Amino acid sequence: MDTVLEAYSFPETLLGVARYGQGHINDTYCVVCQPQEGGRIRFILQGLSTAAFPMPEELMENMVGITSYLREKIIENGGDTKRETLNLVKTKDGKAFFKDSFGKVWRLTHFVEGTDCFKSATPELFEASARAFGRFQYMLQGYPAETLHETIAKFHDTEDRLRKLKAAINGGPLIRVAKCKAEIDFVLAREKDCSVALQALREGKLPLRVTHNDTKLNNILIDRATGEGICVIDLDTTMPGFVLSDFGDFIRTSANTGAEDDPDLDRIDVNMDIFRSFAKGYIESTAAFLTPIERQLLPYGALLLTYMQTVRFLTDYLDGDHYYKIKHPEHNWQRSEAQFRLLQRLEAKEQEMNDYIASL
Ligand code: ADP
Ligand code: GN1
Ligand code: MG
Repeated sequence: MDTVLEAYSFPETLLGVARYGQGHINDTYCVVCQPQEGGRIRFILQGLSTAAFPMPEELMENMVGITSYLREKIIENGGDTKRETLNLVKTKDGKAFFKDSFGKVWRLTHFVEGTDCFKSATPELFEASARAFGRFQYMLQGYPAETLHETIAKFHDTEDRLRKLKAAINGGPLIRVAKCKAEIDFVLAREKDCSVALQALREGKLPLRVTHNDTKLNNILIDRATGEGICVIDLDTTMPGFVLSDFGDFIRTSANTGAEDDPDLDRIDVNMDIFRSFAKGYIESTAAFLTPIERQLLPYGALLLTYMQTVRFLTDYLDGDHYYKIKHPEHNWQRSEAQFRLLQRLEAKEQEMNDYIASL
């Protein structure tokens, strides 16, 4: 840590460094300093996960590009660039990140003060979060998407995820394959459904846009004074994608009445109030650019992302648990069961979700 801190020049006295936040991917710390004139200045220091991100330099190039572009847009809109996007602090030698002797990449951003980051929220906050994610996509409309690196290859490519599942079924231990038979049959029976968006892209009907790809409630900083989603954070998987991915993953992670790995499947259902709040806020901030097909496919996004997450957990289970951190040997199986149940609940509410989107 001393070597990392040494790479930056902090204002006057460095008071301390402590672990911070609830992220599951990167190592996040808060650095507190006291400038000469008194008071406190905080920073967020992050060591990027080498397991999740094999090309951290490319990831940082994306982050510099995206945050610089957002800064210009915020200025055009008369906003506050210090609070409405992440601001990277350069190292002493003028770089956007520091690479330590283990090859781990570190970055420092200014702490966005006066904000909260939530794990659960009220309908108003869900609506505000949706507006913020929608605004994020809106502001990045003109970004040269072809210059963005794929930080994780084929990250939200459902056809590729299914190919990997099939390989895992063929190579996996028979006992695990047998245990998952019902889910495997269910998932494979829906193989055609998982190509709807990719097929529409191939036919030129559905556009690729710059999307966030990790749209969880805790990746938005909410302004304590106004209750608005002021800053979208965790830009590591921001790359070309479908808007239905961002919409869908938020519904998958936030509208579930149970936990992502809930052992009690009966707790799992779709909270339609949350769905409606999020849909309302999202449509409000994206109506200006969404095409009719993008809008129409939003509920499908909730099903697709839940389908894909079921496939990802199943694959990791059959592969021997290499990707997701597990708390017990059957954890990935339990997660896939819970996502599978959520998928069934979403299917039951698909028409209701479609009707609501159509009514907005
Ligand atoms: P992970 O990829 O591990 O989820 P995040 O980039 O989302 O990491 O950061 C983890 C947590 O740190 C966030 O949920 C948020 O609470 C906090 N955080 C990150 N960046 C900032 C920032 N610039 N200002 C304030 N809090 C931040
Ligand atoms: C991972 O660590 P977390 O929860 O932010 C994963 C997401 C999955 C999610 C499932 C880089 O995100 O894509 O949806 O787990 N992130 C990566 O909980 O693989
Ligand atoms: Mg995060």
